Amino acid sequence: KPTINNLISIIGVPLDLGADRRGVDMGPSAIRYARVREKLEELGYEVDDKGDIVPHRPDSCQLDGTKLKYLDEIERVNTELCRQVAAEMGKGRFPLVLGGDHSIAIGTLSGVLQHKKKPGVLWFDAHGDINTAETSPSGNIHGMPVAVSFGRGHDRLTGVGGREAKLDPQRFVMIGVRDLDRGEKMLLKELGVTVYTMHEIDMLGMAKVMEAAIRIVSTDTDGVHVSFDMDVMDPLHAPGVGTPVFGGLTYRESHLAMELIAAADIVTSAEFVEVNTVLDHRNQTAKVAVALMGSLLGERVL
Ligand code: B3U
Ligand code: MN
Ligand code: MN
Repeated sequence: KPTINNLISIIGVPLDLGADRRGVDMGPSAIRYARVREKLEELGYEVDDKGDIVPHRPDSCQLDGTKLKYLDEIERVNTELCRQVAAEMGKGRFPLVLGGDHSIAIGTLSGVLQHKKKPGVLWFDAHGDINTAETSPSGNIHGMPVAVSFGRGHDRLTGVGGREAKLDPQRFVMIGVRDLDRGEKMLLKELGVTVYTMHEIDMLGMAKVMEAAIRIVSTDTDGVHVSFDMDVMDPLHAPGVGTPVFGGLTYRESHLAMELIAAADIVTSAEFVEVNTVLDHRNQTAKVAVALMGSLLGERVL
């Protein structure tokens, strides 16, 4: 059973090309400004902030003629992120990746897969992020990382980190989903991914949903990655996201989920993504993200 050691490496990825909208590029700065390092140090961690993997600006990128926007640059950034995540895990450290748009999960997960043969994943998101070029309504790659990590989608993306190292849909759980495209619904069913939508959270409560989710990702796995898209939360609590969807998780449900994961002592890597500072109010969403990281990494009231 993997226990979090006390070494955390922060990796910032100020990428917004996958969302094709400015604002999430400032996410890592906003999260650092909300004192992520201090929070983790208070909890007793030794923190190494590796700085940012800096993408090129959108106006200096080619729209490369494919339907997938900014494919070249997103592939390049994710290849570097994969390398850094793998390097930090190789040193026995816990990678904490700060986004940036959710396309960075392509790099994070392929980095994790260099070390873990069968990781479980807890994916918190209003969206499924399981589009391919064929099903995507937007061409935005932040709507595709789940498909890519199962080996589906453009081969320039599925090639990041190697074509063999891919996730098993049986060990993947989505939580808080409330906005899926047609093709996403089909692929989720075809692959047999467990999806706890807002309906299940309303019916069962977050505690029961997390109990079931944790059982799935900690059975026959060698680690657990938490991918937290801030838009899983209700826009009332996390207004600073690119694509807000009403009816999301409350502040308290989100913290409870993080606390239950911490109590299960299963998490081996994490990322927090889609903080959009342009749309935020007084850095509220970045502050909430840091508070959630605290709960995920063991903070308790008493
Ligand atoms: N499913 C839509 C919208 C979307 C996905 N992820 C976000 N928005 N943040 C798409 O474009 O793939
Ligand atoms: Mn997402
Ligand atoms: Mn989302």
